[in-house]
Amino acid sequence: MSDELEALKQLYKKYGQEHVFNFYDELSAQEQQELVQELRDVDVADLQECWEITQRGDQLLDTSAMLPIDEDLIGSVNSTKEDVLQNYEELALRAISDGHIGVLLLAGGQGTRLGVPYPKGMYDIGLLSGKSLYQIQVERILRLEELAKRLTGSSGKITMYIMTSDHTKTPTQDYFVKHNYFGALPEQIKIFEQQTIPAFNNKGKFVLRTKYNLARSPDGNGGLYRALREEKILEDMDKKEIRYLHVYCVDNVLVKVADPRFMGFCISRKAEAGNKVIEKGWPSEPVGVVVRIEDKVQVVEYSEISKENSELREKDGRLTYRAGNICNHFFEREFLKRVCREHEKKIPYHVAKKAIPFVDPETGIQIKPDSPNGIKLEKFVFDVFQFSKSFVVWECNREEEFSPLKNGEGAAKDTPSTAREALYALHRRYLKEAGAIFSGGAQDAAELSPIVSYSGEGLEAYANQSINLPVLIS
Ligand code: UD2
Repeated sequence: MSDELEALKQLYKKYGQEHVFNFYDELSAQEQQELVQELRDVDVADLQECWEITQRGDQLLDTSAMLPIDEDLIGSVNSTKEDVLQNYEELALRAISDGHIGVLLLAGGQGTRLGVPYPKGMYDIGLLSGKSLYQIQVERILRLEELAKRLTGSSGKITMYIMTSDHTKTPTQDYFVKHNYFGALPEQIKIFEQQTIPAFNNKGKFVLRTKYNLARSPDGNGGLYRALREEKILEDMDKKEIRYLHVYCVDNVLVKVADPRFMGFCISRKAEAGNKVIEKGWPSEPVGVVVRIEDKVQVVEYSEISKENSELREKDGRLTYRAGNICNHFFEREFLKRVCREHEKKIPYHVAKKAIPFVDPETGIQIKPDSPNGIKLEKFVFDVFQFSKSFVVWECNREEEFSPLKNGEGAAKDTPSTAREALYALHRRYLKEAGAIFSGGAQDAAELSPIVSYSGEGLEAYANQSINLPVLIS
């Protein structure tokens, strides 16, 4: 046995993980090599410590002391005057022209609920145009660049960073190449990868996926901060002079990528971090809520809020904890640098109980459990809000900004149909507000290409025009 193998075995034994070598002697030379290579790269000591911390459960803030966020942190699209909204927009569009705004798409999730074997961003929700989520998002970026150019006369680019993981990186890369980056410049789209970490069984042992591989999964969307550092994204932002980042999740068909009002609001308030929220609709809605715990702002995730707190209501019937997180965040580059430098290691892991296919370490039999048999550790992207010195919240409207695709067709909500209908309803509204008159079924499809309109602007030509639904305007 080589010295390295012996040392590795001792190391894993020290942390109670020696079962990972159970099948070593029966593996082919290549499989042995694969196993050793994987185990060499795992920071077993660190993971063991993380496991122990999560078992004690004291890594998370104590939510028993939570309170609604202070009103003065909140700006709202509904209560802000039109001229102020316009100022925010202009501020952001000027920053776009100067190349100071970038977006970062979180696309490293496994999309298990939707159940497709490819990245969610490639999903075609059945729009008239057949566009995927990725394409819609890129086209919104292109439209904003155009609007910024019309305002300032100079054409700045919005860099799109896409955080992928082991299983989404290559298909995402291939997809963008195949579709010519949907009209963006290749150098404008930067795809990088977050790390994966081993999953644990309920007793804290690493789960074997095969006799020579660990079961691994991405380390949550809060794996962003480690990835920003390791993949040198912050250096890239420095080089391109990108000062502000809109970070968002992949599955919201209505997402206002780099939303100038949101960005402008955060920039004008000199915020280091900001969060867009909608009013949470019902106690069990799967969105986190922004709250205050002592003097810190924190998102309490839907999986961790107590039933009692989630059901708490004000006198007017509204939920007390209603600042619903829709995974749309604003970050200033210098804040991200500080987070990566000083806090990244301390961002807590959360526990997600999952059904993880595994090889029985005693018998070698492959098992596919139906119910949770293990634990994945995940960091959350919003867990860095507490480190910001200035934090703001921007409240917006669900029907304009939030319709996530989480489940396959046939589920009760958040399906391809509900996403499609939400987009059509919004686009019908934009056309109506522009003065269009519909013929055909009033509820039929209307789809505006983002290249034509980002959020209802530029539709003057449709005033008093009769439009026969369904319609695709591109
Ligand atoms: C997320 C929010 C939740 C709410 C909801 C709205 C978090 C932790 N929770 O919950 O509060 O806003 O969205 O739809 O943000 N991802 C990665 N790497 C990973 C795991 C996830 O990039 O390791 C990405 C994923 O591809 C997606 C986003 O993070 O774009 C959110 O992940 P999710 O859909 O699993 O989160 P969900 O719906 O539980």
